[in-house]
Amino acid sequence: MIRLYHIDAATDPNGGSRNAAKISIALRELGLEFETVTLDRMTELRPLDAPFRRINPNGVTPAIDDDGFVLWESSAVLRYLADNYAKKGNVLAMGDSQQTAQIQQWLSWEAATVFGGVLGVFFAMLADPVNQQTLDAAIEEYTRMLALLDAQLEGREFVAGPYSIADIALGCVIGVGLNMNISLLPYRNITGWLIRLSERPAWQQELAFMNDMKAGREAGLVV
Ligand SMILES: N[C@@H](CCC(=O)N[C@@H](CS)C(=O)NCC(=O)O)C(=O)O
Repeated sequence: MIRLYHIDAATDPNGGSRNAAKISIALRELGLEFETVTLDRMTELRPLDAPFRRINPNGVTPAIDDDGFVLWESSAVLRYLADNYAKKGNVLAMGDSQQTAQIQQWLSWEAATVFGGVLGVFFAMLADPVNQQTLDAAIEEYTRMLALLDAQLEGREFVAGPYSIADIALGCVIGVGLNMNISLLPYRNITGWLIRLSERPAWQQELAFMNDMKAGREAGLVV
């Protein structure tokens, strides 16, 4: 059985691992049984001698162990699962080579650009004192990414056409952005897409994501 290393959303002060949330959502979409091992950031991930670092030397989640095959980096794990376990007809089945390349494009964009954009705003907000110029620049950069995604979703239900692992990667990271007081209301395509994602049972079982949506709704940032 696949083992997934995660951070428990219910007890983690930062609301769990959205990168590991991607993997549990994908595993559920694939109908695979899996075992979740939850780790504490402070005591089981960050210490340089933490035993988990033998699994992922970066000390971050997710990582998976598939019958002895260990893999980390959420985009690589998503690709591995879809390539190996999405049987014909499964919702995460990859298409032809061009379709696959487009899915990979959005996956790479999330990892290389959007995750950094979200973290940029997050760290600028945490600074004490806050440097308003740095924060404004980080928000401007992130909102440019939101506008790009919103344009991509115009006339499309999902990012790369049919629902795919690209939606899983981007949905989880845009979700965490809902904790940063940036309204998604101007981005009607993004809000509609997030709602479509949140209606899927695989997402409804993911506390980290559902809590982000709840926080966003309560703050009036998303419908
Ligand atoms: N690029 C990595 C990022 C993984 C990552 O940053 N994971 C966070 C949780 S979302 C983590 O485990 N942080 C550990 C910590 O805060 O000490 C991936 O996509 O897997």
